[in-house]
Amino acid sequence: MSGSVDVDHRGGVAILSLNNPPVNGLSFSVRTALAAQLDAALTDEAIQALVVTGTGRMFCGGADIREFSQPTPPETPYLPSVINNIEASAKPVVAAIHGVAAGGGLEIALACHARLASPGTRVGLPEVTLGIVPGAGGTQRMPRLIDVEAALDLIANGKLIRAEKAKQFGFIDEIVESDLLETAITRARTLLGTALRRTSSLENSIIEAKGKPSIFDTFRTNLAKRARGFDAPYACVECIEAAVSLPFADGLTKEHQIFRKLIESDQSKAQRHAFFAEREVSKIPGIPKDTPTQDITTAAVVGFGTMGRSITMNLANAGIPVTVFDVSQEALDRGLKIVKKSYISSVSKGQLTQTDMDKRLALISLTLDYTNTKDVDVVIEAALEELALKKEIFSQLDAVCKTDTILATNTSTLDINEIASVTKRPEKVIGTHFFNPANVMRLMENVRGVKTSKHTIATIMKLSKTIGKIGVLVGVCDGFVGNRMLYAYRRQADFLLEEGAQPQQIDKVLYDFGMPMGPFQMADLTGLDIGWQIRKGQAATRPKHLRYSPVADRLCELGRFGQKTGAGWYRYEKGSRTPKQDPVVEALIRKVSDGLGITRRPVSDDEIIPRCFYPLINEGAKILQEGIALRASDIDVIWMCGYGFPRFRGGPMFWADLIGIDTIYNTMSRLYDEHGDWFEPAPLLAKLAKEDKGFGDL
Ligand code: 3H9
Repeated sequence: MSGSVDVDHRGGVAILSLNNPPVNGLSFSVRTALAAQLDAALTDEAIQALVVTGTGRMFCGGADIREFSQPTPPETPYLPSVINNIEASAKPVVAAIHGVAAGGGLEIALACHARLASPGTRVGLPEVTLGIVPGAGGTQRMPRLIDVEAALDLIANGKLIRAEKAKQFGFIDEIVESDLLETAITRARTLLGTALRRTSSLENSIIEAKGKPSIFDTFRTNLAKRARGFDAPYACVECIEAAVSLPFADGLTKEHQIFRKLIESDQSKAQRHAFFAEREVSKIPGIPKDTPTQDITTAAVVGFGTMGRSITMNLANAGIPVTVFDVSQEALDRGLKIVKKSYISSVSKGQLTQTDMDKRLALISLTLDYTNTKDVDVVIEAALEELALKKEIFSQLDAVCKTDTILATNTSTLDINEIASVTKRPEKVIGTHFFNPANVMRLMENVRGVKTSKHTIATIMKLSKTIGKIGVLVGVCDGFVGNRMLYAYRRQADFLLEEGAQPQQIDKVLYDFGMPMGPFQMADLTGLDIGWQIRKGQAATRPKHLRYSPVADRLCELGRFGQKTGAGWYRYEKGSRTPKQDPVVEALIRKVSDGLGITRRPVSDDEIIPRCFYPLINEGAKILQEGIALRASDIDVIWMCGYGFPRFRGGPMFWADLIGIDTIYNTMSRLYDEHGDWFEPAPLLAKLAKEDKGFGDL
């Protein structure tokens, strides 16, 4: 980033405008200009007061995050010092905020003597999401301006909130409906000759919190579940605790020390990688940003099962009317009942208003007749995972839908090209693979077939954004990117059972690594029967030279399909979702080991992570080589947003680079010597290891 600060003078008031599109990030040059223009205004006798604002669409998105990763990031002019100078100014300084004030941007504003914002402006300190703490006084000033508990919540969660809400909290002074800049100039003038309100010397909320020392422990306890594995939220609490217990200057020093330590941490590097990776996915070679797209004003969903329901809700939540097709009235009624129940639950939790719920429900219409989907802009098919069935549905849709309707399928494994082949519009056929639960998982794996047009891709990538998802474009292969890598991981977990581990041991190690749950608990949640059906279908074509674990098949043969049957890899008490260890499963696993002639051995916890994740990364390397994924960081986004791979590890490919590709390659080679087949290192992995490079260098 480059950037500058524009200066304008209006009747004794200097207006300093941060100018560094697209977000007015506080790069080295912006900080240099701000420090210089501030000095100039403070020493210029003709200037009585200052207004700080931003050019373009926002006030400021904070520090330049890319600078943090430079080998020697330029420190001076040091942002906290510039900000301290603003606060110490004898001349009134007013912040005129519009669009967004985030991170260092808001920290500048917090040091001003008054803060005015346009309606709808979003403000906050999101540094925690980058694995750091606000490092320019935010953790020390915010708790002086608002209630300490509110400051904890705001800083440790890192959410941006609307300025209207910030005014209620007390860190925005006024919402300006009229001309923001003029109002700020007037406010600056009214402050002339008054005692300026310097945030660092405010004490009320600090004194109040000193009387309630337990608030920090309570907050930490609450964080344990929400922020499992993350360091930065706890560091935020430590900084705010320092704000309460230490004089302001000492608190700033503490904040700086913690900020410096975290910025060097692997967690912050991973979270910064995640930030940019999520923005990179929309950059598709050959499909520039200005590629024309089709307006999606109406949609249809085929199939009102679990995925169909969540997809319908995603569309309705974004204000898109949805026609839902299913084969029986009963299926439609049951689906709608569950959708209603879900909305009612959101209303009862205060997450949705009754009016919004009614509006969303009114957007959903049900039909048993395909012809009622004829005028929609997109159909998303979410029927059973059977190729013949999907082909049948697509040929029917192709026959009834207007010529420019996009036909999308939620398949997680099937060949999009085969499905497209039954239509006369293969260029309008695409995969839109949603993840369960689709109201939580942000990923949409958008699968391009060989004939899918750029226009269709651009439209579906845009639709992903519209419905609040992160769309990642991938190519066709068995399982696409996410599930193909999942198989590699899942397979090893089963082999480890045969070799001596138990489900609960593997689940615990992978949970402690940061996964939302281990593979066996996950299988019990999603149901074992679907995978069993798929495996049975593949039995005839399965290569005989590759190791295959029959453990899951044996479980299914006992009718153990997971939580829904009260037993799977674990057993469940009636009405409970808590997995209980089951001796039946342990005996079954032993029997399988014996049958395969495997001498069981103790499997150490340390062996589980490499054994499960390195083959997954190896598969990712093959996927990259084959061009199925556009870049390693796209794979990271898929795993973080679709499978809950811990964000503080940055996704599997980034994590692999942190470990070192040579370590992964050497381990895979050793395991290949020991076990053969599935461990054969991908040529790309071998190449990177030899060249001492990582996926990030590609
Ligand atoms: C900080 O402030 C530390 C201080 O406490 C202490 C310092 C001592 N830097 O998101 P968008 C890029 S840490 C560099 O699509 P939107 C982004 O990659 C910072 N680049 O826009 C994208 O690039 P591209 C704390 C940045 O309108 C382009 O700008 N602040 C930065 O949807 C547009 O981004 C944050 O964590 C940055 N700070 O949303 C806020 N921000 O076009 C981070 C954006 O090449 N930023 N870019 O893909 C955001 O949350 C959103 O960008 C924002 C605008 C809400 C501001």
